Order: sequence, then structure tokens, then C-alpha cells
Amino acid sequence: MSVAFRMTKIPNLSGLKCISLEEPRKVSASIGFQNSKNLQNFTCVKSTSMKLFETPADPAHNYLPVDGTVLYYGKVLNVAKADELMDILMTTVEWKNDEAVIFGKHIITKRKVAWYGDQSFSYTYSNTTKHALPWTNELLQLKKLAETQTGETYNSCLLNLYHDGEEGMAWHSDAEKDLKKNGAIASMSFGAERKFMFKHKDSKQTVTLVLEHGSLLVMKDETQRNWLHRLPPTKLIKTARINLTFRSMI
Ligand SMILES: O=C(O)CCC(=O)C(=O)O
Repeated sequence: MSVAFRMTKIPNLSGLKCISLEEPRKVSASIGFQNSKNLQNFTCVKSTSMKLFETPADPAHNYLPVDGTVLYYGKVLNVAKADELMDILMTTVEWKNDEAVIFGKHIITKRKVAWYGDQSFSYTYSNTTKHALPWTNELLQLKKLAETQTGETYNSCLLNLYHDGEEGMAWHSDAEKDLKKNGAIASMSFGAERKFMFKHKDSKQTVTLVLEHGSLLVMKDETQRNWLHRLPPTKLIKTARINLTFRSMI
């Protein structure tokens, strides 16, 4: 059976790969951060792949239409290396369930977190404070890779482990007082491909990308001030994902 979907063609990209789409109606809005002049029609043949859709990697393209910068570099590690690092991160990182105090209620998440850095930085978010652990070899290598690719420097890393698609992260922005104002945040992903969404704080416009295994994304400039981001939960994904966000603490 063949199914027609409308997808957004981004200028300067050679083309979009057509793959199976679980939510065809949302595709142009999801990838479509361009104005309607840039929309073109594509016909895709439904495949048996579990992939929902792909985000074309073009580090020269800003995926946010206004008020911030999000660049997606795509896969910066090959699959074998990304698989190896995922296994190492699973076993060597000191994972702990995340905690938050929300409206006075102490919440412990299923999602696990860890916090590493150049020094024992304290990081307070959701009314709880973490103290950074010293870098492992792999985290230091990945920090260097993120720095080389993005042309920025980072001194710390927050890691998240989502056991399956039912674990996600709600809308928020990373603009805590401990972080450098408008500092770049580099996000590296391993494991299950997941949607990653942005929502403008005023216009409520949304942008959705898919973060691939071994991929890198950077959020910078005024992104945290003007946009929220989230990792939406989904029942469709049964496997784990690890995300590393390299940050600059002050
Ligand atoms: O897992 C992700 O990709 C999102 C992580 C995130 O939003 C954060 O660390 O602030």
C-alpha cells in the first residue's frame, strides 16, 4: 500500500528520505519550521521500518524560525561506536533516579540522571541540588567531540537515561541561574530515536525534530529564554535512550 504525505523541503538540502510515518498529519508541522513558501509535496512509500520520520541533518540550518538557534548535526558517531558508547555509559555512569520538588511534593522519577563536570559544580533545578562527579574517560572524549563539532566549550554534562518511550521530559527551558546566560547546550543522543520538541513561549509555535542514535544537536543564543523544549513520552518505543547535555556552568 502506498501512502502520500506532505513533507517540508528545506532549502540547501539535497532531499528528504521518505520513510514510514506514524503520524502523517503532523509531519509538515513537525518538520515544517519554514514558511509555507518552502513547502513542497513528496510522495513516500510506507515501509516496514519503525521509524516515524527523519530530521535532515544540516548544521548550517537553524531549525528555529525566530528567537533562538537550534542546529542539528545528525549522526556524529557511526553505529558501531555509538552502540559501544551506549553500553559503556549504561554501565559506568553513576545513574540515580531524578528527584524534584514540585508544589511542595517530593517526586522521584523512573528516568535516571547523572551530573559530571570539570569541578564539583552544584546544579539546582526543580528545587533539588546535584554535585558534579569527575569526568569519566568516555564523557571527556564525548565533550571534546561536542566542542569540536559545535565550536563551543562546555564544562559539565547532565545525563538522562530513559528506560523506554514511556519515560520523557516535560516542557521546560534550561535557564537556571547556575548556567552561563545564553550559553550553548550540546545534546548527544544514544539508543532509541525519539522526538524532541520546541515550543515558543509567546506564539506557542512548535518545532519537532527526531534525535538519532549517535547524533548531536546544539541549542544556543536566546533559545532558552524564548523556547521551551520537551521529550514527549510515547508507548511506541520499548527500548532505552541516553541523552547527554553538555553545558557551561558559571
Ligand atoms: O533527553 C533529551 O533529549 C532532553 C533532555 C533535556 O531536555 C534536558 O536535559 O534539559
